[in-house]
Amino acid sequence: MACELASVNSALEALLTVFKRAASHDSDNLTLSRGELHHLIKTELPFLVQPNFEKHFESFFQCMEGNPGSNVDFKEFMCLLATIVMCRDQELSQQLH
Ligand SMILES: [Ca+2]
Ligand SMILES: [Ca+2]
Repeated sequence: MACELASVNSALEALLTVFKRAASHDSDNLTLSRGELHHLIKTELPFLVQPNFEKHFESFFQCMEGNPGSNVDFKEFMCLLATIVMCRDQELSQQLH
């Protein structure tokens, strides 16, 4: 159990490191701008880049940022990852049945 929690802790630290690195390409190190999120998805989450990715990216970004005119903070980024994990879990469950 302790070993599993250590793995979760390592995974969370890795996610925070990825977020901070991606968010630090402009003057605001605490949030992802459109360009930063676009780059992060293409480099770290390439399975999200479907054929219509570019066409739908703007509405995807607006949905993620929460308040119009804001950027994507760490909490909003984690909501995206939680959604991805839940979708993956559902996919795996359906494949097993
Ligand atoms: Ca930023
Ligand atoms: Ca926001």
